[in-house]
Amino acid sequence: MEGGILKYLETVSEEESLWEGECFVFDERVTVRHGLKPGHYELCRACRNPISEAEKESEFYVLGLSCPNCYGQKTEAQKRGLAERQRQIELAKARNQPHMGAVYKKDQKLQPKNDFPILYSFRRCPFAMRSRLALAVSGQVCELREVVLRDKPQAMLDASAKGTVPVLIDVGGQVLDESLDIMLWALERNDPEGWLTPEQGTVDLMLALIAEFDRDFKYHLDRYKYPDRYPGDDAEFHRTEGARYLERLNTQLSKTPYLFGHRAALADMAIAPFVRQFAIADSEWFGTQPWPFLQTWLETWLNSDLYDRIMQKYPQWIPRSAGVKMEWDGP
Ligand SMILES: N[C@@H](CCC(=O)N[C@@H](CS)C(=O)NCC(=O)O)C(=O)O
Repeated sequence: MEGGILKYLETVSEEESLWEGECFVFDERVTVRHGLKPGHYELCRACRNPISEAEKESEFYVLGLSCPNCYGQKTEAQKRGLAERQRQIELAKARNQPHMGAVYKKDQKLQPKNDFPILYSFRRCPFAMRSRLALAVSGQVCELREVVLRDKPQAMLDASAKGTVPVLIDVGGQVLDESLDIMLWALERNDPEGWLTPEQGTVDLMLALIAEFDRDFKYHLDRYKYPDRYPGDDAEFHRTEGARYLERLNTQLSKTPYLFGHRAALADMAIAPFVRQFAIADSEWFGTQPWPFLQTWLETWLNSDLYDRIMQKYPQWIPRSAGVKMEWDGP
């Protein structure tokens, strides 16, 4: 429909309108009626059930996080995702922008702005790699737009001014520009291999390890791998410092083949792309280190079908063209 349903509701009078009932919108209004007046329902953003004014008085109602219907049912990772989503909503509100634009009529899904989530990605970027791993394992179809970092598309910068990949724009227009958020977003939708339910430990322990690697290991990795970018820094010193983190991973992996048990989980997939970078900086040296468990863990991942699926090569995305529809079903 030209201009969209919301335009229709805004401009066409109730008498002339062919629209019946309220229009379900994916923003804090929940439903809108003619003239875009707020509708009668409010929705819990955590469980998507309508909530009454009385329920909003309950101690179990926390805006964006829980209501009496769903209190206590969310995992830590889900709570983190919801809190982030709430933050995005508040930010959008503060900036006077709509948070999400997808429009639905009750029982009838209408064509949203993008058919699939859009992922701005760069093949070799470890942050983009980990996002693609989660999107692939969750089977989340998306439109991949391969970015060349020295020639970032304006559409990506318009979505996220910080100019880093990956950036994901979901079908409702919500922007996620942190790789870990994209992983959680995908896995909270579908997590068939249980990456958010590790065999051992918890999501919080995994997130703590990931944070340590993102912050401290990455610091040394950059200074070891790209000495030209850090003149005055001693690359060998940073290799030694980085190696301490890898020794610890090796110890952890001597007990179980993956970091949190006998099967891969979020932490393995969020950290492995950075270990790969460290290894390929000097693969001969890496191969001589006394880290057999870590080396096997890395090799297993590099030889996996999932790795192949996310490392396919695509040409640079040309603005306004269609990106590559990713169904992640292999080479
Ligand atoms: N914290 C961000 C970091 C992403 C990041 O730094 N990506 C690099 C590429 S690996 C980037 O886009 N750098 C910007 C540039 O090189 O211009 C995330 O997790 O997504």
